[in-house]
Amino acid sequence: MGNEESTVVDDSTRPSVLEARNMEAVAKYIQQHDVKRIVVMVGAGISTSAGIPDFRSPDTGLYANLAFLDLEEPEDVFDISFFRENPKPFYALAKELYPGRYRPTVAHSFIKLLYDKGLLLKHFTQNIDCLERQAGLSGDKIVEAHGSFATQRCIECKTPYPDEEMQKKVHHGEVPHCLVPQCNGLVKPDIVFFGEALPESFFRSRDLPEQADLCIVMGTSLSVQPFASLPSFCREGVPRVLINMQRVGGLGSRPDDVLLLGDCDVGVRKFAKAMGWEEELEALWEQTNPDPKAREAENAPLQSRDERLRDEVDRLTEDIERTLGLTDAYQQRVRERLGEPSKQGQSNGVDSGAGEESTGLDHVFPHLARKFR
Ligand code: CNA
Repeated sequence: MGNEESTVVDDSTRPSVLEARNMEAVAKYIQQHDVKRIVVMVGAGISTSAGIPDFRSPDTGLYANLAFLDLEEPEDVFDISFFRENPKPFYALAKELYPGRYRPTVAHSFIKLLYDKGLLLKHFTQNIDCLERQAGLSGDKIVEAHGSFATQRCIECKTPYPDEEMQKKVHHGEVPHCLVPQCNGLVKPDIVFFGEALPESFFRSRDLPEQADLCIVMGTSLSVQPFASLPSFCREGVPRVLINMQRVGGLGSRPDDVLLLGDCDVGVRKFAKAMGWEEELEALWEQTNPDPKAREAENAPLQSRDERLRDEVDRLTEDIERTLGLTDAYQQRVRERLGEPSKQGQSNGVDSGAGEESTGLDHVFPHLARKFR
């Protein structure tokens, strides 16, 4: 499946609530059923277009590309026992993944749009990259089921560690230690490592999918429990939309499941189009651009560069033509003074016997003036 495409899988099972198993029917359902309690469940696939690899995609996934950390098992980088012994590989990776380096994707902005429209009950993310926060989604709407880089603390005494210090340490590739005197324990972002419990907020919100009137699952292999079970908590008859490269987690098995197989950004744009939200979505995504001017320049680099080149060539051509015109006039005058016949049309091969004569435009064309001396 290419990145450009997103295919709506509309299998032959008759839906029970939707008119059909496609996006247009989902849009109609949202509008006609006063849908206001949408739960969204996402994974690494919504951030890949921002430049953050997922874990498990072959070749491009993080696990396939951790050779630089020289680990026996790539998963060790998120293993708490390994971290206690050697936190350096994690901090080498943290430098790459740390928030601030990446721009939220259209998919992140789509979730923000649901929130702005008052339709979002809860956003469940397995991602640790904080891009939904960066897209403007309020922290109380997000359940970061596997934690995130948003906060950090000492793994021994659990004392929180200041954000600014953390940023500096990560930036310099240093391992932070607890600031509490006599502790000096290792500091770790509040990311859930293998061997650690999920955050309280996950367990507090775990029953919310039961209250949902629509479920959207995006960019996840749904292979990590207990997160992977969340879509199954939605009631029968509640439509579930899967936007993912491939079919996962048994989605598609219920009559009101709609599958958009392909890229998340393409899928949410399709969703927004069905809702008539296209422009709002693009405008919202544009707000995530840290430097709109730079982006403007980036967006039209070829055109503006071409135009600049064309302008420069035109200007030089004009200069040369003007110079040649002056040169011809100059030659003419010199020849007249020397009593030679005019050679109109001859251009640059001027006899430098013009001597000390000045064109009177030396200040404008000093190079020509020099040449004629
Ligand atoms: P995963 O197991 O790597 O699966 C990702 C899924 O997304 C796969 O089904 C891919 O086919 C699919 N996918 C990848 N790119 C796209 C795309 N552009 N459009 C649509 N689908 C796409 O990742 P999960 O999130 O399911 O696994 C849970 C792990 C991944 C959690 O523990 C996370 O902490 C962890 N993770 C997070 C990040 C992040 O924060 N951005 C990055 C890498 C891994």
